[in-house]
Amino acid sequence: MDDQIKEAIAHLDTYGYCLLEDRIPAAVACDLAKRCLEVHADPQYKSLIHGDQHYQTLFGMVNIDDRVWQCASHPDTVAIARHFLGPHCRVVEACSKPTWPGAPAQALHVDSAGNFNQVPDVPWMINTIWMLTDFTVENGATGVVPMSHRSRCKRPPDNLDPSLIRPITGRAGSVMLWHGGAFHVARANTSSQIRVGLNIAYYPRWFNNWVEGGHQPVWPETYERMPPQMKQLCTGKLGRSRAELYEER
Ligand SMILES: O=C(O)CCC(=O)C(=O)O
Repeated sequence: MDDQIKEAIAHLDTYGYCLLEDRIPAAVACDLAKRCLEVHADPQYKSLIHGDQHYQTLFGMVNIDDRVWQCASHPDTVAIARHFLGPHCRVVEACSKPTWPGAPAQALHVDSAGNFNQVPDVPWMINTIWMLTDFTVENGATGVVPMSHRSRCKRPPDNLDPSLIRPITGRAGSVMLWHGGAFHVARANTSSQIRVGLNIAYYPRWFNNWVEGGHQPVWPETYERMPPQMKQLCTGKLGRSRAELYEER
């Protein structure tokens, strides 16, 4: 493992997040952003979209566009996910997340903690957001509260001082990773540009993925097309619907 990745792991461990700059070419990221926006506008994918005219999550991108696999199986993000979650962790979702000009900030939250009374002191998820466009302070770069992953809280306190939220900016092609327990938020977009993120989640195998309402399984035909490094990250049952695969409670 190279020193940069070791530093990123130490940063994530201490602060709850880390940034890897320029991991895919900016032109590739921009093409993917364009494709994501086409998919959001295509009526056949409407049922996979949660959100409103300002901020949306489109689930199931692993099945929709094979180009997201280069992000999901990127050796640097996978090395970091495996460090925290073990060598057999899996990719569970790739979601497209655009935020349009005028979007207000979304709710500050912790990820996938709904089934815990108190969140565990081991990581249960490493989340990532690939910056398919530049992420700026103005266009809604994801905000993180440094060190909040140590709080063991399943939701941020109501009286949290908003000045603790730090925007994580970067050029298109960069990726931010965070511990699922870090308080974080899709910030307001006060610019005139659309920000597009590709959100890819890694979980250990012991986790029940039913808990994230919109997460879609990998289709058998998608799995068949995958290169070996991606197949290794998509272990487990394959199918076309959540009900076929996930335990409801
Ligand atoms: O879109 C963003 O900036 C944040 C995404 C997020 O909050 C999440 O994936 O849990």
